[in-house]
Amino acid sequence: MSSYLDFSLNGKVALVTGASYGIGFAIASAFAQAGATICFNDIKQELVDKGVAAYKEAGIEAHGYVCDVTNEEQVNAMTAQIEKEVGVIDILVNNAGIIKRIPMCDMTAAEFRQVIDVDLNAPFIVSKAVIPGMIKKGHGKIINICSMMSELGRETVSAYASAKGGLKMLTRNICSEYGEYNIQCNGIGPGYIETPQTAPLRELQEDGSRHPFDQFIVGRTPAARWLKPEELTGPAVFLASEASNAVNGHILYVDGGILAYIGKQPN
Ligand code: NAP
Ligand code: GCO
Repeated sequence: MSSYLDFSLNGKVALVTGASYGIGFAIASAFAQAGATICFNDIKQELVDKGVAAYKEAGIEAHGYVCDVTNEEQVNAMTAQIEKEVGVIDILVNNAGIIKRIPMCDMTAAEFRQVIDVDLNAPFIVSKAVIPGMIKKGHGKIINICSMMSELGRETVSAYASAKGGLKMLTRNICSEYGEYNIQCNGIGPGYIETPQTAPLRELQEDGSRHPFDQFIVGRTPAARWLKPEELTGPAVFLASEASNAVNGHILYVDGGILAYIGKQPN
């Protein structure tokens, strides 16, 4: 088959950060189906164990590591361990992320920094750890999980929007700096996805009605629904595969049309 049409990840080693559940888990599981060997990390041993068990249940032998992605020493140690135990990383997905929904003037500088640390500094730290191996291998794919907030603002998410906007530019910069080494760095910008991170925004009200934010998102999304983590997996496999070798520095928004839409017009 022509490599232009090669969507397979056979023989590839993939590291997906923060992937014991949620979007990372869905993407890593799809990579495994496409032929990749999966490595993932989480901060706590308990979550790594849960993740390994969940992958096993799906028929996937994943390699789990305890590692805080904001800690450069831990990230370098994990990368070295993966190289030794599994092989040099071909595909990195910077997925681990946190959000704090706090009005900006009520947010402490420490809280702001914590979000920037996990959502922006960590993708820098992990990318920096894997790029030298990719250069030696002659290829590499980095996928940064961005957000609607890479483009749009919203009340209460100043730190998250700053980090995800920065992650969009880190994506373009990695592309600019390492494209000549056959490394492609792209982003996926998910819309509103049903995961534990967004569960508080979908909780039913005491009277059984839908959460106002839930109604807001459905009204702002042409697809008129929240999306499932699995809906990100086709785009992720594409960006991890040879089929996307000419796509670099791009943010692929998988948002059910939110960024194209001004919102529902009044009747
Ligand atoms: P999630 O359900 O909260 O999962 C995030 C994962 O990251 C968790 O496993 C978490 O582990 C891990 N993590 C957090 N801090 C970490 C650290 N310092 N080191 C290692 N792992 C860490 O989130 P999700 O909804 O699947 O989101 C995944 C990514 O997509 C995030 O970057 C998020 O911002 C982005 N995103 C989500 C949505 C959405 O609608 N859900 C939309 C756009 C973008 P713990 O459980 O131990 O904290
Ligand atoms: C929120 C944030 C994000 C979004 C996502 C949109 O939950 O409050 O807006 O987590 O779900 O990043 O792309």
